[in-house]
Amino acid sequence: MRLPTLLFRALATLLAPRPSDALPDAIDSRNVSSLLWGPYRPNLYLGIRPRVPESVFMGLMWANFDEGHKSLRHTCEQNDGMGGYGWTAYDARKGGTQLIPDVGNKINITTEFVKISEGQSRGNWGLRVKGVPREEAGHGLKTSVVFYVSMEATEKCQVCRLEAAEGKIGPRDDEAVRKVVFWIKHPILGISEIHLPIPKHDISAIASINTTEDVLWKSKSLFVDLLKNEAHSKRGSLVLSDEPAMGNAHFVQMVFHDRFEFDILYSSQAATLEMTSLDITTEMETNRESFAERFSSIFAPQWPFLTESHLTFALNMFSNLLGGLGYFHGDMKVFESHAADYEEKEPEFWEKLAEARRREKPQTKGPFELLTHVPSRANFPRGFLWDEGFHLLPVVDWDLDLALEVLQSWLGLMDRDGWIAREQVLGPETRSKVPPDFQTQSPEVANPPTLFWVVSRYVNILSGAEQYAGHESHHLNDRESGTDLLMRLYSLLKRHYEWFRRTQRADVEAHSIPNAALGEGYRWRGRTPGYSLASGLDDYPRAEPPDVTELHVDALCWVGVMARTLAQVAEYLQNDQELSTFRRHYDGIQRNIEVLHWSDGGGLYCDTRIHDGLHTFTCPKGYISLFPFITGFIGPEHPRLNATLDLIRDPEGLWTSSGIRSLSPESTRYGEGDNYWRGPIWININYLIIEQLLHLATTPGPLRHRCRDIYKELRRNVVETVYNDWEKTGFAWEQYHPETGVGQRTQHFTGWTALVIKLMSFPDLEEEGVRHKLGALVKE
Ligand code: 6A9
Repeated sequence: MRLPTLLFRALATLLAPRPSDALPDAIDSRNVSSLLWGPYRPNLYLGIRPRVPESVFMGLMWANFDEGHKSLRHTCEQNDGMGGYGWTAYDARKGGTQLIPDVGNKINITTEFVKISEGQSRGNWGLRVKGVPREEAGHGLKTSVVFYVSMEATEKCQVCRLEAAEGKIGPRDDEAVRKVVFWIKHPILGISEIHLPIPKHDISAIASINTTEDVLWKSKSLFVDLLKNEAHSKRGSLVLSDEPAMGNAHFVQMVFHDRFEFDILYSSQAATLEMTSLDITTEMETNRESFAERFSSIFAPQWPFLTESHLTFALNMFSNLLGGLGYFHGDMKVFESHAADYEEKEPEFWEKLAEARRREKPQTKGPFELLTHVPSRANFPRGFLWDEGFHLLPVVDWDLDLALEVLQSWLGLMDRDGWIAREQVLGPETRSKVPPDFQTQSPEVANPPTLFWVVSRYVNILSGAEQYAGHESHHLNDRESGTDLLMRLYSLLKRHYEWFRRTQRADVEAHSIPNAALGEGYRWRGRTPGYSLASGLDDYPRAEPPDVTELHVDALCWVGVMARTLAQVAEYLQNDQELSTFRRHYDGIQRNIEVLHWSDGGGLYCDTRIHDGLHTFTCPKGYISLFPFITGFIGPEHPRLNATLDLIRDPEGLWTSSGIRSLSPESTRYGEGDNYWRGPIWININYLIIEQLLHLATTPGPLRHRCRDIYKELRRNVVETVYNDWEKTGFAWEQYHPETGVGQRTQHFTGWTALVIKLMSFPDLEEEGVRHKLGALVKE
């Protein structure tokens, strides 16, 4: 070690805040070290940070050296022209592999991330980055790669570039000629070092800058500015500077010829051993095997999806769902003035509201933190409330504690009234991807409570009603903690339930309808003409213009899902009084689905209005009419099951060879306008339909065989649609075209589209079908 470095190290230790002897308890409740670090910046091709606010973040950028910064990759972008990129294996607690075929820059990038956790903050990790020129690159491809480290709160966190040693540093002479070292000190993370050995023969440069915290996240433009800055740049490469530097953003640039590989090694001082390159190699090997094995034991694809390629597809879909796990921290914009309901009756209400909103300055709330999977790393790299319930369906199977951790993170965002913002646009980096009109959330706007599904599964697992085969679970091993957690969840869920019932209740005179249960009628708040973003089915046709007298069938069904779940929890916790309340609510909801929402004339469930003694229906054939079915209100003996199956199985209507479409072509609104939920096929709703069909196909009842036949066909159609397009394009898509089955709109939509892996793991029921047909033959 050279003298200035030693001096510097001493100086840095002196300047740094005093280390706290014991770690704060907070880290314990952050659910264990195995979730402390990760590629938790899913908006980037590769971005690492700990699940700790006001600490450090890191990222990777690269460019074709001759093309310059125009070709610099950083945030996932749909127009970067990437081939199907993403994680091919990934476990949130262990790490995984990501492939990024960068067609434009003629290079295939691989990132391998490995975690070794030892409890508390003693986690080590390593990142291996590989670049292999694509065939069309020929020889002599020059790729510029940048790794940066930034620190968020200078008063809490210190990061300094300790050294850039020259000379032999590896055990073998040719291993590396330089090594960049960062030293980190943070009250929660403790003291740690990041080592970046730079391979021999390659040009490297380092720059450290001091910038204000509000622009710190703009790493790409900070770097590009550096390149433009004469003092630092020499022909597009940074000038080497070996002086130790104390900035809050540090950039290491390497320029490689042809293929390359380098490691980034993070070692916590508290860990038993230092992280080494060998660790990356061996851990990757074991993880790769155990991942595939465990996947097959939980989600083994069933007939007819038994090919090697279907398995690769399934591993891919699942890894990309898990690899979309992100940690977000920052402030949120909220409109405080609640939209007054009575105003909604005025014809000019929406113009007035829009104008008021233009004038009104949103409030800034928070900061808040959130651990969540994202629907799409490129287009929607943030949390969406109802999406997360779908994401967690497979996550529960795999890693119950992770699902519970994410659930708690979401419930932690609930305000005192019980509201959770539908879309979590936290902090300026997240905001940079959201058009201004969509950034601000409103405290009267709900979203389907799909997170209740996690709790329902949790109770089933706790009570032994459901077998659990996933990752070892702390909450199951320690029953007491498992029940404690359930009690905490229960009180939060009740608060949300009451908020939902209070704010979304329709002020309707339901007593004018014979047999209706009083009070059980709901309407999504925050509707605008043509849209009901709160429902999740944004532009699905509803009554126009929006009116205070309308009743939304899906809103009622969702309240039913909540009541059912809460009853289940109350029963488990032996709270008889509350159990009977939830049961009473549930019975009323069940009754009103029939009494208020069934249209005899149409033969389907519909949104309705009760006004001036009239009971009218809005009945386009589509997803909304299927809500009583998909939320579990239509049992095997239900008198309207057959009509519902007719609605599903009609090729003139919702049935297509690629899945169930959102709206029937018989509707005048089919394919109209933005055409988001007016025809296209969505995988989340198809999943729910198929899951119900499976349930009915395996439960005794008069229509069991019909359910089985539709189930078999639909499961195959949906899986093949997503699979075929993945084969062709390399991507999962946000939705699929109702006539061609082609994936469309958002590319790399790795959120609920990943539900195909559950569909593949469902039984085909083929054998049973054959037996049934044979039986029928024998009878004849
Ligand atoms: C606004 C609009 C150029 C829309 O997957 C997230 C959500 C779903 O929850 C919802 O059901 N998606 C679905 O209807 C994407 C929402 C994107 C909102 C961002 C930007 C203009 O973009």
